Amino acid sequence: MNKTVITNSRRRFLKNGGITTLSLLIGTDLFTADNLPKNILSPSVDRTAFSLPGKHPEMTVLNDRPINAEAPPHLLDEPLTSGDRFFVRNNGIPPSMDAIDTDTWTLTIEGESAINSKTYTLQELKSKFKQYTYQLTLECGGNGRKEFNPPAKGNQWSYGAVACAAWTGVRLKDVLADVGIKSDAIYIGYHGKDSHLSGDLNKQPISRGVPIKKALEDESLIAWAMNGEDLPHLNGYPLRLVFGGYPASCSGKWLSKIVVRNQVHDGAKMAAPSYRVPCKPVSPGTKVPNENMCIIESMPVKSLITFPKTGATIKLNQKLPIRGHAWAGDLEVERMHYSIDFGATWQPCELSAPANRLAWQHFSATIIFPETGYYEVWAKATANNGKSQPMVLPGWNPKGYLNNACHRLAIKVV
Ligand SMILES: Nc1nc2c(c(=O)[nH]1)N[C@H]1C(S)=C(S)[C@@H](COP(=O)(O)O)O[C@H]1N2
Ligand SMILES: [Mo]
Repeated sequence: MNKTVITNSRRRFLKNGGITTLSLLIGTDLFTADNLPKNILSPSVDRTAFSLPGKHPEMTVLNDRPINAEAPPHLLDEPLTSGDRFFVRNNGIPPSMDAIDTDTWTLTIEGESAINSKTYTLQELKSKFKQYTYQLTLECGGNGRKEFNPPAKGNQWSYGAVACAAWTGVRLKDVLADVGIKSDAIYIGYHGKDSHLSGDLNKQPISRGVPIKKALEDESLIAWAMNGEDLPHLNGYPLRLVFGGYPASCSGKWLSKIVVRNQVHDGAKMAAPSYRVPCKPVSPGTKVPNENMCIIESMPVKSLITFPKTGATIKLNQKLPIRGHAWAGDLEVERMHYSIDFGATWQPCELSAPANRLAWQHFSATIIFPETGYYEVWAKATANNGKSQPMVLPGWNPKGYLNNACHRLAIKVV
């Protein structure tokens, strides 16, 4: 990041700092942020940001080459995430907008386990196959990485490398059926039109995929629209895969080719240790041999409080509404609870049913505090397999994936 950018963002940050948009809440400056546990500070409080084209100015930009940006929790308050608030995780350099021509963009399906090899234009995909719209949650496998100790290399995501949008496209399974897949197919892999950071045209930044079982689910889409509009450039325009509930790294952007494989796909960042966790739990700091690292499939159960912002102050006689979203990888969230006494007791939240399988669910509650003072609001989701979020960090792993610890807000009651 260059200096000008940082200076401008600091100025903008100072201007916005401490101002709450909530009439209910009377301020956010009333306690010393330095003394609060680090993990309950909003990332927008302690990070420098600058604006990305097409993205909300409050997005936290972690890196500009490649571009990586996440939303502070309060920006994710909408039921469905707007394109300008949808996190960006790039491994390489996206194709430039000038280089993308939707009239000539094609998608090729091939591979050793494809019966035929076929190429479709965008128009052919749209006209030949039935179109579907699903709300699907994407979360980067490394969301929450910044908490792990010893720290893991990679983007130090806080909470906001997750989002849920309404995606429109065609079912991957319909397109695969049109091409024909052999009985030995076990995996699909994607290839996109972004380029490697090194500039080496023979290298790809990333080429991952999913087991054939996931590829053939109804909700697995080849999508060209997010919330009824073209995909944002940074989120894969004009075409991408969307596999809700799996690490978002499986959902290839700027999609140009899908390969049907008779082995686990071996594209860039498929090999260990990328997007893998130790097959058996290890103690923090352990060096795990690659052969003992297993590919992440479903993401774990998790939730995020999107209202109010951490640091909010409320009067004793006011009720505090809280709300947010909960998701559970390829399962469903069955129960949602909050605690204002550090997990000693838990109260139920209202929880909505998902709009469709793999959509995040909305929760809300109204909190009455018993006396003035400092509180933390903790939120905990439980999936329909009985598993809840841990209150502390889950198992350490070398690459810092799958942190689904409870989200915590600091609240002062005066
Ligand atoms: N072609 C391509 N696809 C990609 C990536 C990428 O860098 N290039 N990043 C992956 C990773 S690691 C994640 S988390 C998601 C992020 O999707 P988003 O940027 O739309 O949020 O895209 C995945 N698909
Ligand atoms: Mo990711």
